Amino acid sequence: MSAAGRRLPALLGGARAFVRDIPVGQMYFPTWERYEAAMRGIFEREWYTNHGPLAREAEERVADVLGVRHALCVTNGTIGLMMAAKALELRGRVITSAFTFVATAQALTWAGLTPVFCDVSPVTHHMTVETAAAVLDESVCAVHPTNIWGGTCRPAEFEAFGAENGLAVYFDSAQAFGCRVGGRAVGSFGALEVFSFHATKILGTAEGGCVTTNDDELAERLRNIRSGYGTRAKVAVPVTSNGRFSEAQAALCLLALDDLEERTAHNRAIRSSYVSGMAGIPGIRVVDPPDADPSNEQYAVVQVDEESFGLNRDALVRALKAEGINARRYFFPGAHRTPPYDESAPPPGELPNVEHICRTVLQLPVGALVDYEDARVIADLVSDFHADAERLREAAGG
Ligand code: T4K
Repeated sequence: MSAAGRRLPALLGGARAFVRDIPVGQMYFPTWERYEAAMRGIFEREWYTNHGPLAREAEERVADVLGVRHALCVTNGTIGLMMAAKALELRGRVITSAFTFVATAQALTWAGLTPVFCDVSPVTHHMTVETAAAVLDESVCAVHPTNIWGGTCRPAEFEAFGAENGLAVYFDSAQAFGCRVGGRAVGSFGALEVFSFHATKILGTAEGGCVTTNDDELAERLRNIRSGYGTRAKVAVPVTSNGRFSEAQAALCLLALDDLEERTAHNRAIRSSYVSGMAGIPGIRVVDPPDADPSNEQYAVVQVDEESFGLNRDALVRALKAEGINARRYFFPGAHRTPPYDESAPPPGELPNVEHICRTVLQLPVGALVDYEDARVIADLVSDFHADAERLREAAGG
């Protein structure tokens, strides 16, 4: 304890607040009994993959939950994005957000397309039709917004923007499974949407993902691209791959779907604990998931104003890590500054909001390994860090 009765931050030599490192992602593990029962079924059927019964059931349930005609489960979100770019038969340049996980851009490059990075709103952290319009020219064939933080980019506005400008529109919704906007589930917008079912996501299948569409012909093309064999090849495709979803992934998917509401509510409670616990801390803003009702509560995002808080974001992350809280800097340094895009990154003044957000945002733990009380402890720690900012600044070098 310090003189004022506060805990001594671990970075200054105090005891860690959490013995075990707490990650930011969901880390959903069903009970062993439920998992074992699902695996027994796979063993009894002696059927591991190639669109087995659990994969078919998972696809039906996902389509049902999202209110969309087709849900194609795939090996992971990245392969879903790669397949999507090929299935849409795009050529040229594609506008996307610079503030995204680099897989969004990598999938475009893999498909022979060139990402054109645009800025985002300083409030919602999402690209907008205005920031997209600012980089639109005749070489652009598509717009590919991301839905992040459990919020959305207002996808209906992008549908209209695409129609006005003759552009294909499809979404990276890797972080948005279970979000709704304007009464519609994310998953039914644009030509198609792509989700990630990575272990860190709200619907986690270890690795996994899904492509959703209401377009029957596009769905058929995607099925043929997903696997070069075992499909009916009703439509010609430019290239095939192996993006199959195994029965083990599908088993986890079905269990995770059963628990989705409960897990979302759990995260919502955690975020409310952060909101109330950090309400009075100068320079700390818990970001509301924008334009989603409801949000899937995928992340608890905090933005730091260094001047008011006393520490910059990186120093805060270091102080939290010393306590066993594995806060993350998604997305740092931004897709446009990640190889290979860093070589042709626009000068800092061109994407001012992305540059600022990349320097000031962090994610705090949500998910199965934390609860409401843990979030309160974390909020109290952040408050203590503010009070000890001067000493921490020296120790953290920020
Ligand atoms: N588009 C967007 C907008 C995305 O956010 C993503 C993925 C994609 C596309 C591509 O989808 P996928 O191909 O991944 O399906 C993580 C995730 O790997 C990635 O899925 C996610 N976005 C990205 C934002 O974050 P890392 O490199 O930060 O993950 P990693 O391994 O450091 O894990 C995060 C934390 O969780 C660490 O504290 C360790 C802990 N952890 C992780 C795993 C896998 C565990 O405790 N247990 C585990 O099993 O990328």
